[in-house]
Amino acid sequence: MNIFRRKSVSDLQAEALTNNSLKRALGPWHLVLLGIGCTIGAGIFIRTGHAAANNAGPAVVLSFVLAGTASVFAALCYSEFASLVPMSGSAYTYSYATLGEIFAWIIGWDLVLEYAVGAMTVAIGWSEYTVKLLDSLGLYLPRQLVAASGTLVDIGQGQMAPAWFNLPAVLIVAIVSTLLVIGIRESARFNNFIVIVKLAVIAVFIVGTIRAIHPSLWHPFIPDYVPATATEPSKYGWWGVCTGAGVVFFAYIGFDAVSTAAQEAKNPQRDMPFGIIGSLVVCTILYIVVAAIATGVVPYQKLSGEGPIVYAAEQAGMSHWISKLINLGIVAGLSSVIMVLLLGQSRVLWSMSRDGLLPPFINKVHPRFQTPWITSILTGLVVAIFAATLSLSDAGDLCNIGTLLAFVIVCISVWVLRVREPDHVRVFKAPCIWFVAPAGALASFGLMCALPGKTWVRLVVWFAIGIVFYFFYGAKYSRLSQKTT
Ligand code: ALA
Repeated sequence: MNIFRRKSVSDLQAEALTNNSLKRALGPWHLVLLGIGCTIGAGIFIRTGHAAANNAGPAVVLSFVLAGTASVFAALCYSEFASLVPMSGSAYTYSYATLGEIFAWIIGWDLVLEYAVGAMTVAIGWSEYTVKLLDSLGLYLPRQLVAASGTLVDIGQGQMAPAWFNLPAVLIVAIVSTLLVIGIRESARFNNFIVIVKLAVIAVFIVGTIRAIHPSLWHPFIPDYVPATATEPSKYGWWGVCTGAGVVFFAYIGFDAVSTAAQEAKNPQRDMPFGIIGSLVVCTILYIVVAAIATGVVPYQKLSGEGPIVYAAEQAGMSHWISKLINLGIVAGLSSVIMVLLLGQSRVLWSMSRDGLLPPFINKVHPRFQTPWITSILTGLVVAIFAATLSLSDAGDLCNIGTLLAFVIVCISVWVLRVREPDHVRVFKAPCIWFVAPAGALASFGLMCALPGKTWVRLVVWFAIGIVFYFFYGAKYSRLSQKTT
């Protein structure tokens, strides 16, 4: 059994460009908007405040710069790959072409942490914000229907009862999955609309709060390091800036999901790099501005509560209806993040099943809608079940570590392929690859190291399950193994 067998780049290119049953409907700007749709979400609206309060203080801005730098290196490597091998398997397919089948499987398995666990986390966040918005409008959903199963909730008059399941989280996953089945063009339209709403909300936040900035709140910019105590981890100082980068990295997850739409792009070789890099640049600029403003209008220690951006807006003197509008924008914004993450997950599973690493019944394309409908429905079902029943407080970190690992492998793979097969025509070439690729891999690995030990343990357990699965199924039924035996 050769677990390091590889697919050739030429075969992959031929497969991508000739044997494609998905609908090619996305132009360059659709791809940029898809990237922004997936990237701007819970990371900036929720995690920024937590990272400022608990890790970095006003220097959360530097945390964004650090995490953004790692992401830019990775984005350049993803762009080179996506234009060379424009396949919807993304990092999974790239490693199939360079490091071999076992690595491809590991990355495919790992991407579940990025896409499916990411979608679950954001669906739970979406539910929180939706309930908050409805409450503020006087519409109260029964508390047993808005939290993870078994969580004790206040059902009024001081009585507590266990929650049944998280209904809003199920509803949003169901709506978005239905859209993904109906069509890529419809999904892209929905995404475009939502992106406009969330960019407008960020613009309202910036314009409405900028005059309320007190530069004194940025001093000290990097608060003095506070060592760990028996009950609390260490915080602030340069160490806090680095751990803060690990936390806010979640905000950058998503630009890479653009690469999973490669087989639905009209001209993937030219437009993929534009979509990936374009969306990352827009998001990085907005993040740095929003983080600077949030820490400039309220003392950073106060940003640890729920909805820190809405809180900052209110403290800056914005009226209640504007903060409701921001809340609405967040609800809308999170729904497109869920959509693109689910899109990414279903495309990766579809690619893995086409390669024989997952059962063949899931790689069907809908005859009318031209979408991978079975993987879309399966992904939606699993994500909905977990989002309904779990309270995933640590899931964001799991999503981070999974994505960072994919970045490490993509950066290494692109470099390996440059050295090993330099003659392929590369429509987009990452500049100074000898620097960008190792710097991207090291920076991503560095951010992985800043994540808690328990997240590493979970990653290892997840891989152990995946490896067993591979040897029982994928290794035997892989299409490449059928060809080579
Ligand atoms: N980057 C996405 C978010 O912040 C996952 O919600």
